[in-house]
Amino acid sequence: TDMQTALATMPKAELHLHIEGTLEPELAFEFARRNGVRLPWRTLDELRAQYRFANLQSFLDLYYALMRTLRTADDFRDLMLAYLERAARDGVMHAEIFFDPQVHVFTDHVDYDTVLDGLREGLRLGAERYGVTGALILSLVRDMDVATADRILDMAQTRSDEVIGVGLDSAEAGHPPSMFVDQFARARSLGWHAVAHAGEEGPADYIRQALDLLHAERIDHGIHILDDDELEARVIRDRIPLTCCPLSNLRLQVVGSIDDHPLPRMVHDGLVCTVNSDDPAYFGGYVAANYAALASTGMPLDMLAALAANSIEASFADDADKERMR
Ligand code: ES4
Ligand code: ZN
Repeated sequence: TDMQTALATMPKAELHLHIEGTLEPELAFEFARRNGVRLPWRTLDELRAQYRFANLQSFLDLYYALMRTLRTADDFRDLMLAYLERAARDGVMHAEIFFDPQVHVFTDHVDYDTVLDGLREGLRLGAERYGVTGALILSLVRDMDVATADRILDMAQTRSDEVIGVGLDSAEAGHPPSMFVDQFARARSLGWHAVAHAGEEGPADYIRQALDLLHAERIDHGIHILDDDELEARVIRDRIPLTCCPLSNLRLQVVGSIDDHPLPRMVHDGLVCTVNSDDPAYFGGYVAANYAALASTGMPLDMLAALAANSIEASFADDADKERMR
């Protein structure tokens, strides 16, 4: 439709995207086959029946199970290339992309250098083929032993200029930002940007901790900001961007229906919001589908265009690169 074309052609940046969350069922089966990894599902249909999630944890269980199929640098390159090709069709000019090396290294026994080599090769080829620029944010997995976060930073340190930032993801409740103060200080000392998932399933206080203790420059999700008026006023005043993911929130039952999503309220209040796909292979759509979901609730096209403009502004790209994107 005309609306879909309009939404897919708005220039935008994607700021909240887990590369492992772009692993489509077909590609997971292909990687499992070529790497000899056994999966508990015998057919694509059997696997596709697993994509109904009750909450964040039930999604994470499947996400980590399919991640086991990623073994070689070629796998990580092919995954990145598939995402960048798809993102280009949604009008993405630039993507700042999370990866979860603690899982690859300590759960799946893949070398950090293998992961980074593959993702970087994918970014290089994707920029060349599809014109989408990309950068990597190393996300710490908050429900793994904190010692593994330190060990990953040891590995990342010698190639620190190949990553632009540190993030914090996975099961939020019971794993507050306060547990990662030292790791974020260390990451920031490498010259990295800092962002953190907060206020997705967890409370508004985790958003405050991410800002005060981790010095996060953006908050991923952050929708529970609306539970704390004083904190909200501060985030509005300081223009801290929030990377919202409406279809993710819907599929993980953080909101009951797309019409109940708080994003219009947040925009109305003056928060700097952006629209992102989070884990598009799991949540039913890439970034333009997230814009389309908001359009379906009656959000006007000029507000959707303002959200796309916010995404470019809130990116870590330099001013010349932002100008190229607009
Ligand atoms: C995630 Cl939706 C979401 N929330 C927290 N951590 C994640 N890792 C990948 N997707
Ligand atoms: Zn996320």
